[in-house]
This record gives sequence, structure tokens and C-alpha cells, in this order.
Amino acid sequence: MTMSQTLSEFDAKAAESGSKATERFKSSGKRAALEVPKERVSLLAREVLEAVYATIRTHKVTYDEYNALKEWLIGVGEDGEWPLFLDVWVEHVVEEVATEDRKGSKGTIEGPYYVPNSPEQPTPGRLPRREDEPGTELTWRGQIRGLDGSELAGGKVEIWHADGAGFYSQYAPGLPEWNLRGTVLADEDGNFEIQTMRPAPYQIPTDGACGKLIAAAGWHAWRPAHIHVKVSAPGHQQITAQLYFPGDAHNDDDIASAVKPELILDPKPAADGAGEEMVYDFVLDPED
Ligand code: MBD
Ligand code: FE
Repeated sequence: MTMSQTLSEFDAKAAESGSKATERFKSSGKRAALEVPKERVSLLAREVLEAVYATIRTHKVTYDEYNALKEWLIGVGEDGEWPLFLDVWVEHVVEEVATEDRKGSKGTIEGPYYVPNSPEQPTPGRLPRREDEPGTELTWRGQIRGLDGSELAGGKVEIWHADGAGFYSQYAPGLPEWNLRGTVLADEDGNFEIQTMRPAPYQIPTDGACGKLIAAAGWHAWRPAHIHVKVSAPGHQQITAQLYFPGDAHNDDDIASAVKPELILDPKPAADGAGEEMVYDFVLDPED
């Protein structure tokens, strides 16, 4: 990545977040899933290419435009932004197809900034935070149940989100390793309580290749404020979701198309203590 000296601290941190996601993906087990049968590769690659040919013919794409595309694709790789690009503009449809048979709670995309094996603590849990962590206190209470309403024992809530400035620990530099990340173990009735800080709306990195596409197309770079979770219990399918806040300007035009009405929270001023509190439960499908 080339960085000019005029970049703001935001750009510098955000740009590093995009490329860190590439390193993280390379060292994750997800690469092991690359055994796709030849027939399937041929079918999918051909259909994607046919869609590209159709676009070129319909819109009479020029050599200048073809070369602009070539240059941009080279940049996505050089900037380490393939995970960011795919998770922002493609993953939501993969998630839609992967979960279409689910009867329990809705989920949504994982995005590029998950880190497995965050430190565990029993409920009530408090996510690691800096002493002067900016923002509003948030207390989330919920329960993990099965489709029949049964309270599930052995449940786990993995949670990760941006800080009050929109940065994720382990991706943006300068944050403590597990800041605003953790795993809270629910009690034997599936109940959990998690204390954290309300995250800020998130702007995807604007100075790399993804940002160039956004600027060139006249789009915006925003996702609404969100809390990422993975909720699981023995014998049940894990749900990956994000929870959103009512009234956020970008709930209706999330650049990652990952908002669903079922995922919008209803926080209230905390009855006792500081900040806000909310209740949000999860219903898990059985393992198939
Ligand atoms: C994020 O924080 C995110 O959740 C997604 C989906 C894409 C980019 C940044
Ligand atoms: Fe996110």
C-alpha cells in the first residue's frame, strides 16, 4: 500500500484494517474448504463470465473502461482488500442462500473482522475495554432457546464490535488485543448478560481500492453501527448475526446490505446504572 502524508489518522488505521483481514484469512482454517469439484468450478466460473460478457455487450464497454477495471483489480490485491471487497459486496447473498431453510432467529454476514477464540467468561460478562473507553455503556440481556421454546444449556455468545471511533481491535493499530471482543457463557437456562460500550457507525477504509470504487461510483462508505455475534449451543446450528440500533441513518442503505428488520435492537435508558440496556434473544435451529 502506498500512503501519502496527507492521510488522516482515520485513513491510516482504516487502511491497515483492510489489509489485516487478508493476513487473517490466509492463516484461518477457511482455506481448507477450497476442495470444490471440477464440474462445479466449471459451471460457476462459466456463468460468472457469461454475466460479465452480457454486461460488456449491453453497455458497450470500451478499452479505457476495461483497462480501468484491470488497474482496479490489481489494486484490490495490492491493498489486501479482497476480503473487504467480498464481505461488503458479495457475502450477503451467500448468507441468504446458506440460511434460507432456517426456522429460528435471523442471522446476517460475518464480515472481515471476526477473531476466533476470544477470552471466555461466565455470565454476567463484561467485554475487555480501555480505562477511558469512549461512548455509552450498554447492557445486553438475552436468552438462547430451541425452536420449541426450550431453554438451552451450554450456550455461548461470541461478541465483537468497533469502538466509539469505528475501529476494531486486532485490525486497526493501537488498540489492546481483545478490546471489545469476548465470549460469554450463558447459564443452564440459556440466559446471558453482557456489558459493553455502544459502537459507532463504521466507515469502510476509503483510501484503498474499495474506497476508490466508492469514490469513482459516487457511493458512500458507511455501515450502520452494529454489534457482531456468533451464538451457539450444543446440538444446535450456530447463528452469525449483527445487531443494529434504531434510527441509524445507514440502516436503510448499509454499504454491505446486511441489515434485516429482525436484527434492529430496542435499547432503553438503563433502569439502574449508566447508559442503555436492551433485551435480545436467540432461537437456534437443531443441527442437521
Ligand atoms: C465491517 O465492520 C463489517 O461488519 C463488514 C460486513 C464489512 C466491513 C466492515
Ligand atoms: Fe463490522
